[in-house]
Amino acid sequence: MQKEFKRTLITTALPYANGPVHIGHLAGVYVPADIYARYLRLRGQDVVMVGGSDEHGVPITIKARREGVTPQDIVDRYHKIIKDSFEELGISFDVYSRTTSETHSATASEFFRRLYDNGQFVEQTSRQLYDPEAKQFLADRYVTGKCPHCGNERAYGDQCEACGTSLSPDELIDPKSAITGAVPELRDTHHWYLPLDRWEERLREWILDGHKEWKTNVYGQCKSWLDLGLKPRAVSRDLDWGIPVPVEGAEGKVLYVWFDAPIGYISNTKEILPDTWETYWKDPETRIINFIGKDNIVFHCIVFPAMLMAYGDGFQLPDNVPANEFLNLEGDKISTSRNWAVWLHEYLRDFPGKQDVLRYVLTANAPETKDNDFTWRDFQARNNSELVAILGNFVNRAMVLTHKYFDGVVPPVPADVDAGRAALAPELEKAAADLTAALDTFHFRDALKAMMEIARIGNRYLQDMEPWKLAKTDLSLTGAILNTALQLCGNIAVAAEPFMPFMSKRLRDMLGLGDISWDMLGSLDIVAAGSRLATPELLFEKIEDSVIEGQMKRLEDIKEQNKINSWEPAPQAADVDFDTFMKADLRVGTVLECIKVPKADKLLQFLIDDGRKKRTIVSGIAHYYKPEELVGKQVCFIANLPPRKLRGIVSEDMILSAEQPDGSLVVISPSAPTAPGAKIG
Ligand code: B3M
Ligand code: ZN
Repeated sequence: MQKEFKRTLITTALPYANGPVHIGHLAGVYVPADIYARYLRLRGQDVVMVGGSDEHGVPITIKARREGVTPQDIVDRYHKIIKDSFEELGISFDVYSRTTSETHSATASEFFRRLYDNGQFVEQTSRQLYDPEAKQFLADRYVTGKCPHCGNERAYGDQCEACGTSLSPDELIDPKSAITGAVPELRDTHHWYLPLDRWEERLREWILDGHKEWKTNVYGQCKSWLDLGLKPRAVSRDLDWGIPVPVEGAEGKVLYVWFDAPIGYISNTKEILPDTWETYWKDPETRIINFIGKDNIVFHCIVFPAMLMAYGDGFQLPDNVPANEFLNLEGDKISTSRNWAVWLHEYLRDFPGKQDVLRYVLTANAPETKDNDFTWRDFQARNNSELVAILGNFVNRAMVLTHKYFDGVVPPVPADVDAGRAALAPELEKAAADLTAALDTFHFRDALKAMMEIARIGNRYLQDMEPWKLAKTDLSLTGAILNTALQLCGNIAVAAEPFMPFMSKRLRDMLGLGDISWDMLGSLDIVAAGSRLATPELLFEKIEDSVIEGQMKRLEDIKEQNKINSWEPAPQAADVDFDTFMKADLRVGTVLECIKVPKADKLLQFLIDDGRKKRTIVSGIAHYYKPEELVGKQVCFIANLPPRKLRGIVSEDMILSAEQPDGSLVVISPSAPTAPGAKIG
């Protein structure tokens, strides 16, 4: 660490309360933030970790409108789900609040007002998109249209999710209102803008010169924004959900969600520390770290810092913004609207007691430098072959052997016995040093590997020393070996606490360890000789194929459902001239018999009364009908196709059916009983 700080304020991006949180949020922001916070606490540092729900913004009002409820209903519902599920996962917020709180609206209003009073805004009237049917301006996600950069037809007014570019509504090609579908018109409206250009020089110095140590993805994005030149940015919107603009004559205008949300970090700190919050924001000896996802970089590195500079009064800028890239799910982008996600509250329901497994897998696979993929197979493999087979197995062996040979009492290491400790110590010290260095620099994947290295060292140690063979001949050496193995277990309890706090607690209880601290790490004297171990329990259990298959099936069903939801009728075929069409002889017939075609799972064989004779038709609808349900029904068919042989059966003609969005077929029947042989036309 470059500079010593007295305390650390960790902020975590405020998730929109328009849905529950999913593994993408967790891997990107909350798991790494929690690891870091827990690590610093173990080092005895003064740490405050703040979080909360982002309860303003257009996605929330759109959802409310769709469901016919109020935005408050939506945020109340999801805030509770999000808060409870974070808690159950062990995300150790000191405060998890919400941007609809009183403290927040007072803080955000005061912030705006001070900037306004100090001439930090420019006011501008501009022409913006307006929905004449809904009678409102269309901010941000209220407009959709074609992305001018990549051509994606479903880009939003604030961002194209296909290419990641941030947009403004007027850039969209063929814009449409997300409320009514109407084509918007342009109308004049008045707004307040934060002139980012005024802060460009200071931002350049602060980031480009002062923070070369930031992650390359973060530094790079900042640099390209700064190199493009900063422009004034609107900080108000014409909406009825949000914090009212605290200025006379601003009826119907609210603060832009990205103006109020980051102030939420301040309000949340105030809520938990009403008397001392300012030390966490204004004392230069406080270090502020913002954990966010990559789509939030510009707001945290450019816009919010400019707001803080404009406010003055000693507000400190973040010392680091370790933003992550995105996590995909089974090869596809995670999406709340497409329900393509593993939702935290559902995971907790489906995998009770397995919080640490998810925390482990998301850290092992964290999208730290590039987008990454979560798959259920990988989840299973990491649980079974890493947590169970390496970590759980080592701890279990050390515990069980101590119970077997020493009745569960930690044996001593006699002064003249080495038991391989001299060789082991540097290996352990290296793993501990690697772990600490990786945590200090936000390399959580590497940190996790270093933590697991301690368990690997332990397994190798037991394998080399083979205490089970020595027990009969040299009990004192056996004891020294098991003591050493238990010290490694103690190291694991410390090293794993940031990553897997529930397992760490169980392990500490098994070892009879009380409080732990980071400086115990690397020591071979953590568990006192003579102390009694608790009964060994397995720390992890195998996850069976059937469980994983259940989860994969759920995802397949969602994929199917999404196909149906996004189904659109096929484009119209090329014109056909009238006479050609009239050549097709379409008729009604009555089904006399219907049977399955043997050894052809798709085919049904029909005998049809066509009014003059009986004809045989084979049709590929066996998946959708039982033969007996069709007997007696009337169907439509083309009567003048040349006969075709299907599976040895001569099919005269074709029964008409309509293809559904899910690919299934529905037979077309006349709407009233019709004489067989009647012509359709
Ligand atoms: N709610 C955006 C997001 O979830 C936003 C973060 C606010 S952090 C101040 O991507
Ligand atoms: Zn695009």
